[in-house]
Amino acid sequence: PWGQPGPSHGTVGNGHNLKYSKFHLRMNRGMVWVGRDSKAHPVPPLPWQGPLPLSNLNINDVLGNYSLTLIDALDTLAVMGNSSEFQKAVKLVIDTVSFDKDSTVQVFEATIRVLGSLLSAHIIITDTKQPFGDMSIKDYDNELLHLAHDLAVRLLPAFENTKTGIPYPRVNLKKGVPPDSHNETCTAGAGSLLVEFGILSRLLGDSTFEWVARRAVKALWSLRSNNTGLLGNVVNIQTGHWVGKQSGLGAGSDSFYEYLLKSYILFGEKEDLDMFNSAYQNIQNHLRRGREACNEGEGDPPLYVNVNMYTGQLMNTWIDSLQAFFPGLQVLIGDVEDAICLHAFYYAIWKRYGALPERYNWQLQAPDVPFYPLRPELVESTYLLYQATKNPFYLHVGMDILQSLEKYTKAKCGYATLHHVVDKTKEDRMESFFLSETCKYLYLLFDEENPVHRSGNKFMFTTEGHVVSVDERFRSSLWEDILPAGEHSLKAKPSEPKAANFSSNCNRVPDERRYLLPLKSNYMRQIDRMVGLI
Ligand code: DMJ
Repeated sequence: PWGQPGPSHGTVGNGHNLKYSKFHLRMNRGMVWVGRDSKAHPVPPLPWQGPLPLSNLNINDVLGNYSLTLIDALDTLAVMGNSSEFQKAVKLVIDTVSFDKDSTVQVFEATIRVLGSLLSAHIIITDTKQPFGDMSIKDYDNELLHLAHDLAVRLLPAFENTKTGIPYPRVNLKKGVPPDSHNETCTAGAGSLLVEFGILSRLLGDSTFEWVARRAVKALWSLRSNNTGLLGNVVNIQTGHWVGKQSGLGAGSDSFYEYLLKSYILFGEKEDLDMFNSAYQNIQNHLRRGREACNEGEGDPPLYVNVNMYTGQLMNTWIDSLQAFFPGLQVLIGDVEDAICLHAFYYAIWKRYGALPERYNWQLQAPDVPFYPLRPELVESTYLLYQATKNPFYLHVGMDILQSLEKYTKAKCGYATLHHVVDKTKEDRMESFFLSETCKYLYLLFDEENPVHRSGNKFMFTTEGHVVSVDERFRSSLWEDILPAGEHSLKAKPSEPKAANFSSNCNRVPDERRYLLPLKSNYMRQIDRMVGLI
């Protein structure tokens, strides 16, 4: 029902045709380097803000000048059952949002925050069962899907002229890849596009988007170390050389692993599960330190550290707040016991500061990078652990987090990034993921009867917390007959470990522990001591 944007066509690798408007490239000047988190890259000054304050190290160029927060929050309104606000917000997006902008954005951030939210809202609006109440839009003509398609087409140039198939980190929405673009990108940024691009492809019946995203994942995967099976965190997209050799679960890597599993959950492609299982095993072998079992035995509590991808040797002594998503991922595969321990470690850090510092040095027992931009990862894991165990301890954790957010981050017109978790100074910034993730997961934690919970696992959360339905529609790809056989097959490496079977772990938290602390109190105390709480 919707037209292809046109008129011209480009070609990306292997003769796979991309249908998108040709953007002519012009110089994009005025970049400044701003170090930040996983997706740190040069940042163009925003037209309405002037030069970015270099003293503020956590500014990022995610804003895009396209009503980011409004879009990112759409499905939160639906999950909260607020149909009038949802309908109002959707109409506002339809009437006012345009991607035809001379604006340079990060491919990853635009995908997870904007594309993902548009697709999620579209799925909610067109769901015949309307599980969240009446979220229908009068005379809806797939406008959000059109917008999603338009945005994705504008992101496609990132996948062109790259020798490895790994995309450029940034594109200008009007002009394509800036000519002075860097050839370096991070693993998470380049390799976590498959869920959104795959959904779009399957809704449109156009393989292009899934094809480029899948090719990027496979390209990264093929670059893993022969010795450890690990991936680094920054790679050159032309040479395939690892520029950042750090392998960890936080900045630069996090959602890469998450999307291997979530792509499998959604699309049912076995190759995604095989990659995930293999990656998970390598993570256990090389990143995990501490005692073998979370809740028994001697030794330090389990912790996932940052190591050199080739040798497995420790690279530093910090963990970052992004890594707090990992227990939630472990819940999804049924490794609940191990999830309990890592979550407890992050919760202890939260208790100490009333927030999570961006980086925490476990050796020095102090923040290395002290800001807290209202990130959701700890709440997300808390919510998923509560769903898995129904242990009220996690309600207590949620309450604690909620109270600290109210106490330290509440501002006149919203909630503010903490500039420093110790002195609690604030910044004039509320990231869009606060509404799309942090608030959503907190709300869901306490809303036992939410349609998400009554649906019988019908919904999955994207890495930005957007709800998408896990249904047959996404399990079949209309183009399967067209692609040559073997197009999706994985290159097996001789040292490949056997795919692990985690399904047997699903009921590992025994009933008698349901109303006790999920972690024995001596182990809880041990963790509290390790972060200087006692
Ligand atoms: C979100 O944008 C996503 O969760 C992403 O995967 C990484 N982290 C931020 C929030 O912290």
